[in-house]
Amino acid sequence: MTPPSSDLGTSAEALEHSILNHIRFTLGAYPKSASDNDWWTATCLAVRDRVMEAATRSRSLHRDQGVRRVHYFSLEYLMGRLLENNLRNCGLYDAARTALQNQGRSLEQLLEAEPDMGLGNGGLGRLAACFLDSLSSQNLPAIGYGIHYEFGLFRQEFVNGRQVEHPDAWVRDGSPWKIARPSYRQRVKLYGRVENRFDDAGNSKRVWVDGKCLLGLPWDIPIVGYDSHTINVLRLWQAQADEDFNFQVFNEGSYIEALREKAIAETVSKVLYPNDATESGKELRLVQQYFFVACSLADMLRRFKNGYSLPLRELPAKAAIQLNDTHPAVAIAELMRILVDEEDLPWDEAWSICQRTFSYTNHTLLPEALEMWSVGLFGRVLPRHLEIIYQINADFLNGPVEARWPGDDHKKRSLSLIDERGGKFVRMAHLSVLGSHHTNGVAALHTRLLQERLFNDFHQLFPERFVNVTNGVTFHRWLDVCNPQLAALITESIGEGWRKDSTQLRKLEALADNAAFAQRYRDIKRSHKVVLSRIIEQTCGVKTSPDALFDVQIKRLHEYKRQHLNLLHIVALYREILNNPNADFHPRVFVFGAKAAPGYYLAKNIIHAINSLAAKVNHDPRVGDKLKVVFLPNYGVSLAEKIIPAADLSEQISTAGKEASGTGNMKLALNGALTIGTLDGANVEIAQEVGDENIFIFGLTVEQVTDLKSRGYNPWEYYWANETLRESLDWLSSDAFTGNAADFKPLRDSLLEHGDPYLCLADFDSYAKAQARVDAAYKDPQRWTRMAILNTARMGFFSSDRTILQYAREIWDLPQVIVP
Ligand code: JNB
Repeated sequence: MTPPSSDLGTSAEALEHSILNHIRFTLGAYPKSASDNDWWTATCLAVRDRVMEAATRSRSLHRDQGVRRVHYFSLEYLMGRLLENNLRNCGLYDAARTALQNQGRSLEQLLEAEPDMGLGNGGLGRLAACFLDSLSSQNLPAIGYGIHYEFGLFRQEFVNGRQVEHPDAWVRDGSPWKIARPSYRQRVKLYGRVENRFDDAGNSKRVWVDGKCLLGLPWDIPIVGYDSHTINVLRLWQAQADEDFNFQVFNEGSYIEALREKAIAETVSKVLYPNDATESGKELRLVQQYFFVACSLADMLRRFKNGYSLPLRELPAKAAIQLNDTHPAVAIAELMRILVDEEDLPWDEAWSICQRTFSYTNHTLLPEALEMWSVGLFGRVLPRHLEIIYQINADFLNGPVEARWPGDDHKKRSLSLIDERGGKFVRMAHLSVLGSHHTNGVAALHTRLLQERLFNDFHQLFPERFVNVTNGVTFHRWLDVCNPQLAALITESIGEGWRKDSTQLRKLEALADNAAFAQRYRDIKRSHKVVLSRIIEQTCGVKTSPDALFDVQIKRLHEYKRQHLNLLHIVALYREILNNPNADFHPRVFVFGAKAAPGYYLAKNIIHAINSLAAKVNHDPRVGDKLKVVFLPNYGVSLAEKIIPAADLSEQISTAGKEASGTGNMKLALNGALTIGTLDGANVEIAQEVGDENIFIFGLTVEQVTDLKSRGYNPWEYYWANETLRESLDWLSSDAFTGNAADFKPLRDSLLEHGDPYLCLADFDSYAKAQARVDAAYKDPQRWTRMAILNTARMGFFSSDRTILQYAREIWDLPQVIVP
């Protein structure tokens, strides 16, 4: 593939030479007639050559030193675009720009043409991507394992204000970033049954027989960290048919039949499930999970056996596995199966190896997101694994549980790996906690709620297993790449040190009252708003003023995130502007970005409602510039990179106790957006860091929510008590916005007839008052800018470099390995 490169130097000339070589020899094109896509591909390949050189050095050093590694198991990676990130992290950005300029090409333009690698749904997937960046940046030996989905998260369009989904063929033309590794292909078995067999000594043994085989082809993507020589890889498995398996059918002359089998096998890695925080219970999803886990564990064990001459009981000394939520939790049963059935280790020793190898991160408290597999389905797909889980469960309930709570069947039912309240289900979260040495939550409040509520019984049994590791985001992408102007201003003002030690951003505090600095900070914000205004006009056809307050809510669409609370408040503002045209209200642009799971009816109804409100407000001459509402379609990583630097206000308004952490909140605050938010997830810690005077907190606390619900929450009381709320909700559910009063009945009914499960009405008044405080603060630009600067200055704690070092020290016991 790679042409003979005469020079892998880092100068503009060397890079230009490499790019031209790739244009001619890899792509077979002529520089004169090469397309934008050719130039982009050739540039990626020139960068990749340099990255691969370093990757080879990392890999052989890691091998020679026999280092300990972390294996990050995740079904989702929301990588976004890679070229700009890799260029900036390697320090090749300026050289690449010059090289392309010499060829009459614009780097900036090529960067915009890169398709997003969108192999994830939301926060959990993007966190995995930030962690990969930080693992390489912090010189931690790591491998990310995942699935090579042919189709990532769907592309979203609006038709008459309603969401329509389209397939996302990110890899249709191949990707210059991924490299096939056919020599590491794996074979995986599914279905079949379990038999007793006797060995020579007459001892019986459980054996998994028959079943179907799948092949897993690994694709590697090199992960470049910031200013580090450690290049880790993300290894993604693609499902293929096992040719041997088809051979017989083929020989019988059923050529087409054989190909049908092939097509079925390949559906396993075909598409990412688009559910964020709802369990689907589908067979294909379980097959995906097991396929990925079995390939990854086999790959890890192959490396262990070849790389270290150690017995398997030493596995935990060299390998840590982090489970990104319960999606890969079947790995615990699979490792037990390998150790006991294939390696003939005694059960107890195998179990101890598992517990010392795995750790588990929980990402949600929502009951509907807790994965459970019906025992029938599980046993059909993975018969031997089901037996193993039953055995683990029996040992657990008869051992530690019986010892601690003798004869307490209630405790046993609540701790069991099998849920028996109406059908039998395997509880993947319980398996994860039990099979791991640590379980962590992703923000302080979330971890406390895990201990007090979701895993309370487990916490009583094993208090030392539960720890908090507050999420973070990579500042390399979420400041350097998306806001190079602000990054440059910061560096000019306080030096380069913040890039390696984000807490140094605190040095900016001294500049919060410096008029010249504040002016430049404000100018940068405004320039991003100009760019975003252009994007808004192009995609939504709405003109917006960069002098308005840009108020953004960007995240998956979910009732618990309460986009509909935001919506209700906008309706209220709209009424106020109409009824009180002379009120001193600073013009505002409400910006939404959100995808709804395709089967989530109410979420889609909320999208339709926001779009319908937007259509009316934006063209109402009585409103003029005071209020604009835009819903940007197809929100994802690369659109986030445009919205975040342009945001003035960050909406983090989930019902307290529902958002595990949030990470968009951190990216927005880092870029100088002030937060309006509830005391939920990491908002609590953001408030602590920035100070109560630099954030707009409102709404019920977790304790108040619990209280209100236990007293019996009745949304009608709030409806009748608050005229603004009542009139706004009634207006929204009239025929005023679409001509059809039935359109938003589902939304209205969820709030009134079905009990408003996320307490929008209870928090409405407090939210509206907080929004009034926002309006007042924004009218004083000096004050607002000072607050924004202090937000940037005080976000250092939320770097994923800090987060990942905390995992490395407190959970993985993973030393850094400096690659020279
Ligand atoms: C998720 C997520 C959770 C469960 C499923 C899918 N959680 C996705 C998010 C939280 C955020 C937090 C991030 C990173 O920690 O994305 O994780 O900041 O608050 O909502 C899921 C999918 C299918 C079945 C079961 C669960």
